[in-house]
Amino acid sequence: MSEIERFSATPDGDLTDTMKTAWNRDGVLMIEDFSTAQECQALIERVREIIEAYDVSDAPTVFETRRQMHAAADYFRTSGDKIRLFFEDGALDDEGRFSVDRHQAVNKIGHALHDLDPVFSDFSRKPQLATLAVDLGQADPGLIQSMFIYKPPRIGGEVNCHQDATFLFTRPQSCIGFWFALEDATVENGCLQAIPGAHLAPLKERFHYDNDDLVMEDLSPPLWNESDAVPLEAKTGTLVVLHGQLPHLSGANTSDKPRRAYALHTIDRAAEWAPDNWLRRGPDMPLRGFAQ
Ligand SMILES: O=C(O)CCC(=O)C(=O)O
Repeated sequence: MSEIERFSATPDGDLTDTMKTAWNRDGVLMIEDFSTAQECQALIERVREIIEAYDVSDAPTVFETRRQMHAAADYFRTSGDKIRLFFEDGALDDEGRFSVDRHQAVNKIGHALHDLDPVFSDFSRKPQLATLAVDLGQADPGLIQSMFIYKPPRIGGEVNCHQDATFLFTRPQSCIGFWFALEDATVENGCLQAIPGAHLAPLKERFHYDNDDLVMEDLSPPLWNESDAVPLEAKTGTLVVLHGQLPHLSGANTSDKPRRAYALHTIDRAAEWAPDNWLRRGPDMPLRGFAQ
């Protein structure tokens, strides 16, 4: 398969029968014009303010998926119910000062933008999204994680092939990723890539606590071939919905254009949330659904 089927957003967010067929077959849905250009721009502007206000002494850490270097860092571990900035490798000098323009230095911001920031909360709780999550099978969706992913021009690195359920594990599997293109995502600036149909393969690994350590546990050998990944080029406003077991990745940004995106992950509160998952929320931050 070279091209993933594309759909137009339905007015109420309902899943049509053809969308459902594509979802069951591919484990991914591309829904064009789900968000307006203005809605996307509002997130970009809000992030500009967040980065401007950021105090660089706030113990930043480099996010580098390949070796899970961040696993040891408390800054990452305790970010599940906060808004924290993670920086590209080399963006900070030895004294912890920016060595490039701070707006070019950010790898991602996570992981509770949807709960703590009103602009992100509104974007994440659009009624059409709630309808979609239920239509995709979540009886009682809970908004568990959000990330603003920056991928700056020439700097933004690759994201290795992974399944989101590795990080957000429930029994039974219920995680869904909602990935919003806030500007055009192309092969050149590092769009998502995914292996259609591979969501039917078992979960390859789990990232979880083992006492005080975060470990990546092997569960089963991968039953997919990464070279089968197809690019999911997405115009501004496109929503890419990813099944929690769908292997996906993104390439480095080799272009002069940014590739900003917002990813929201939901789980079904009717499923059992594994207590050893890496992501933890404090008692003052109970898991909320789509209600405003
Ligand atoms: O935006 C990207 O490059 C990767 C996003 C991703 O892997 C995710 O949201 O699970």
